[in-house]
Amino acid sequence: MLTQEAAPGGSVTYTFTATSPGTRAYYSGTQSDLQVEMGMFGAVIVLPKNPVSCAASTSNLLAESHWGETDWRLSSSAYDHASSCYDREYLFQFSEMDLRIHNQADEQIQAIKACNSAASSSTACPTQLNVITEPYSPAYFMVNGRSMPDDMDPNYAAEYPHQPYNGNPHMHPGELVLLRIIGQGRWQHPFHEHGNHVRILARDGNLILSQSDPTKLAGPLLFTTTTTPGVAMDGIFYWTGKGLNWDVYGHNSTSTDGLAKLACTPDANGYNTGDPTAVNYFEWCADHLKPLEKAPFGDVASNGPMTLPDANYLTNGTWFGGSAYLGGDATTRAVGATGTTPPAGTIGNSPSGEAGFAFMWHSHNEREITTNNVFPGGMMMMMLVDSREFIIDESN
Ligand SMILES: [Cu+2]
Repeated sequence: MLTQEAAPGGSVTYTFTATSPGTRAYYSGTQSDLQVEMGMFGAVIVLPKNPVSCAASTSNLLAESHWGETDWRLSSSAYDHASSCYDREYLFQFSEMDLRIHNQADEQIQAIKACNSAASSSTACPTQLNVITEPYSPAYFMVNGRSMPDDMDPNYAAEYPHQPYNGNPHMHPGELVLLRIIGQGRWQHPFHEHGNHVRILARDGNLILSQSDPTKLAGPLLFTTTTTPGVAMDGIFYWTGKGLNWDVYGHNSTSTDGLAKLACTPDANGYNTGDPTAVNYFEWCADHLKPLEKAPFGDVASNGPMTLPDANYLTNGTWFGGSAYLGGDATTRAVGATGTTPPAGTIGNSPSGEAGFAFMWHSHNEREITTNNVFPGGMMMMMLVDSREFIIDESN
C-alpha cells in the first residue's frame, strides 16, 4: 500500500482498518532500494479481537505465577483459532547492510552540508542524493538491527538506545513459543532454529488451515524458517528434551538428593504435566531416571564419566552453569557439595542462577554469521532453555 509520498522534512498519515490478526512487515515504498537499506522498516502486529482462552496456557500461567514470573505475551492466542495458543513470543527482523551504499550516502550528505554552509558558494547545492545501490554486496547481517554479539545485549542497551528488541530468546521446557519472523532486507536468509523444528502458523497474517478440516493447522514443519523480503511468518517452537535418551534433570533413583526424587507421571502425551509448580513440569517421562552420568551427584569429585575441562580452557560466561542438567541446584549436583564451579571464583552465574541449555539460532548461510567478514557475528543468537525456577525477564 502506497498512496502518498512525504515531502522532504514533511509527513503523511496512513490509516487502515486492521481486519485480521497476525504479523506483517511495513517498509518504505519510496526509493526502497535506498530507504529500506537505511532501516526504514518495521513490524505491524495485529492481535486477535477474540483471543482463544487456552487450557495448556492456563497451566503455564500457573507455573509462571508459582515462580514469580511475568506473562509477557501480547495475547493468549495468535489468531482467533484454538490451535494458535502460545506461552511466550519473540519478534525477529532480518536485514542486511552494504557499507558501500552507506558510505556514498554519508559522503553526499556531508558534501551537501559543506556546500550549503559555504557562504561564498555561487553554485546551487544539490538537494537530493544519487546513491548507486547496485550491485548489492552486504557485509553486515542483522537480527532486529544488531549483529551477534550485540543482539544479545539488553533491549535499549546504552550503545543502542533506540533499539527496543534484542535477539536473546529464552524459554522453559514445554512452552509454546510464538516466533514472529520477518524478512526486512533484500536477501533471503535461511534462519535455523536449533533444538527443534518450527510449525508454521501463518504467512503475512494468513492462518494456514486444513481445507478438509479447518479446525486443524496445515502449515509446514520447517527445519529452517527461510525469510523472504517483505514476508512475515508466525510459527510455534518448543523444546522438551524428548527423545534424547537421557534425563535432562539428572534424576537418579539411588540419589539422596531431594530433587532427584521428583516424580514424573506421564500424561497422555508422555510429559509430566500434572503439577505446573514442579521444577520438572513438562519433563519427558520416558527418559526419567536415566542420568547422562552414572553417578551425577558429586560426580566430578568421584571421578564420574563426565569430567569438567580445565578452568583455563573454559570460556567464562554467564550462561555456563557447570552442569549438564536443568533444575534447581544443578550446578551443585554436578560438582558436588564442596566442588567449585569452574572457572573457580570467576563464574558469572551463581549456582542458583541461570543454568540452561543454549542452542544457536542463526542463518544457515555461513557468510551471514560474520560481521564485515569477521567471524563470529552477523545473524546469530543463542536461545536458552531455562529451568523453571529461573525467572525469564523479558523487560531487558
Ligand atoms: Cu544450524
